[in-house]
Amino acid sequence: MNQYKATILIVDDTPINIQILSEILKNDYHLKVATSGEKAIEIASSGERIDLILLDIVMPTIDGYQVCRRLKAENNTNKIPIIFVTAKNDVDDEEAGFNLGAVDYIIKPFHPAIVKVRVRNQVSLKLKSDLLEELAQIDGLTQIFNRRYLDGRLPLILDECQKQQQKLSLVMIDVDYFKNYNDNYGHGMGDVCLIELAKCLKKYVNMVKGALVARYGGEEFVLVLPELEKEEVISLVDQVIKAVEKLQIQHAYSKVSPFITISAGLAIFLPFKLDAASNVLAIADKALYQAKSNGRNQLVT
Ligand code: GH3
Ligand code: MG
Ligand code: MG
Ligand code: MG
Repeated sequence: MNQYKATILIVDDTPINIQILSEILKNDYHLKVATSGEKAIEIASSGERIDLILLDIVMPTIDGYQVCRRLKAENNTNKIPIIFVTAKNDVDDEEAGFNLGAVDYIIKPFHPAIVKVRVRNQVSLKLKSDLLEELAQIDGLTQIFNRRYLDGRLPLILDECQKQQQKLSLVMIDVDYFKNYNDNYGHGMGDVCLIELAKCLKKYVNMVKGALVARYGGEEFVLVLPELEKEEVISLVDQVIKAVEKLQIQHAYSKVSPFITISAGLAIFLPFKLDAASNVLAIADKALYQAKSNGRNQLVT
């Protein structure tokens, strides 16, 4: 198994301090360095993965406390653990550091072996919490996003569409006559079928930048497709519906095809209409219901 090597950002305005910490940590971690608070914030916000920040407090322009405050205030940086590494050995300073959200506070001069284990402990906690977060948003059967993830993410996506004045398509998908499938082929085969469907949906979603697919319920999936024009979405979903039937998963008990098929309903979020996520989903669901009553194996918009 290849071991994940964590990345640590060392922030200090004094190069010799960076050098000392680097010597201690360079064999076990990828290291990044910043010699100012501004640079630290820039690196932490850049989107590349940082697993821990070692942060000096006394620095010109913005000090470590301010850096910490700003990183904790932003969604994309507030989960990075911060250890203050400082000569400020007053209890009040230490308390202030912890109150700002730091996970540890190391006072200089320090003992290298102790820094090593305190860093190792925090990195280990960070990796475990990342793993938990990831597991909490993935469906165990199909390995695509689950409903919890979609419910949390969708309002943020819609906010972004609102800001950018972009439309967004939501497609609700449901497997046709799936109860019959389970009843006749067994639940185990039903599970395999859901896994295959998820793979197929993912393949198409991966063709669209920023798109995602989630398992919304038992045999229901949701596609989120940003920016596309309605005609493009219709064409894509028609392809997906055909592709699913072409998987040729035998379903002798379906009334529409000898194979497993899906029905789909489309809803489009328009930025000037200010629809809530639940509204858009309800519209997609209504269209899906229509697709079912129109005979299944089709998209209704
Ligand atoms: P329709 O075409 O109207 O959608 O009919 P349907 O039979 O697919 O609809 P219904 O909602 O009655 O059936 C959904 C079935 O999906 C019932 C349930 O047994 C099955 N199902 C839900 N979750 C799972 C799962 O995780 N694994 C398996 N194998 N089956 C599941
Ligand atoms: Mg300093
Ligand atoms: Mg259903
Ligand atoms: Mg169904």
